[in-house]
Amino acid sequence: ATTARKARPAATEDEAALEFVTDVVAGLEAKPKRIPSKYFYDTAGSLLFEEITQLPEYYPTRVERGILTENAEAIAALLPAGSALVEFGNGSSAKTRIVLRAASELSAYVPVDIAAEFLEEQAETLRHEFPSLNVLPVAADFTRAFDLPASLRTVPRIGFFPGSTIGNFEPPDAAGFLRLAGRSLGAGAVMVIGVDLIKNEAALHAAYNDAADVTARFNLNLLARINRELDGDFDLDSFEHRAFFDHECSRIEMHLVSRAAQRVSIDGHSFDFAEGETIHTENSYKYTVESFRALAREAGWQPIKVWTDSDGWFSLHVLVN
Ligand code: AVJ
Repeated sequence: ATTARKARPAATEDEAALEFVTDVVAGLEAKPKRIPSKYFYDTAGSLLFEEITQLPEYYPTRVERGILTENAEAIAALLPAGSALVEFGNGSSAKTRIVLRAASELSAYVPVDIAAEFLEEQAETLRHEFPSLNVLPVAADFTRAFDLPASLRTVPRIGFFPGSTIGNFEPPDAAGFLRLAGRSLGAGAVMVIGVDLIKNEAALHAAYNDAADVTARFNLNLLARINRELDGDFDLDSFEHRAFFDHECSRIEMHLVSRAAQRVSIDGHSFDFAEGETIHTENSYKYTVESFRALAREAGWQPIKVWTDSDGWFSLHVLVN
């Protein structure tokens, strides 16, 4: 357990900082301007996302939790005794607890998350809650190949990817991620994955335009983070949140809209914004049960089971590699 709790080596942190500045500068030089959504999740952003999951309008978390709770026994029955649960992007592990409580035969829980500090805190909390469970956090960008702890080399692995995080990938990248996950989890591995579904536009719109403006603060935190970490001078009051459903692409798009013509400087680079110009900060793709199953098959996985809620708003898929 001591090795698992060791902090990331300094080189990794430097690499992460360099990648952040490189992606932000390249994204703001591009037309239209964009910044990858994975940068939402510094500690402040992770906490804001937790707040989003508790909003009345944000149905995905609540509905998926219902599906997990209702089917926890059936899910646990699909997980071989002694296997390790590998979660991609653990957040606060709230949904994981449902699975961990039902699957008492697991040998280890491996949360993989880019927010290193938040990850450690959550891991420590889980160790107290599940004293017999080996919690082995991995601070990594799970969109890249990463190494699982060496102690798990001979143990069957189960992938867990709840929350419809897969919706953040462009569909070809989603297939790429599934293929990569299949390689790190191994042949015969099981994957349990939550996927948000296409539904009436009013419900989709409300989920990303909440009355309390938490989603707006989450979106704007990206600019605050650039100011904090990359010596940026974004004036947060001169940008506003925009989110809408694009039918053609079957995705929610989030943008930050410049309220005025302005110039922003970041790490010695300067960027001009026209009034109304946007930074595209997120895509959140929505699928049908069948369109997701087709994507999974294309990526080498066999869909063996799917659960949805009674409204058909969210789906939980079981895939075998
Ligand atoms: C974490 C990617 C699933 O797309 O719904 C929530 C992120 N963005 N509100 C989503 C998000 C705005 C969320 N995912």
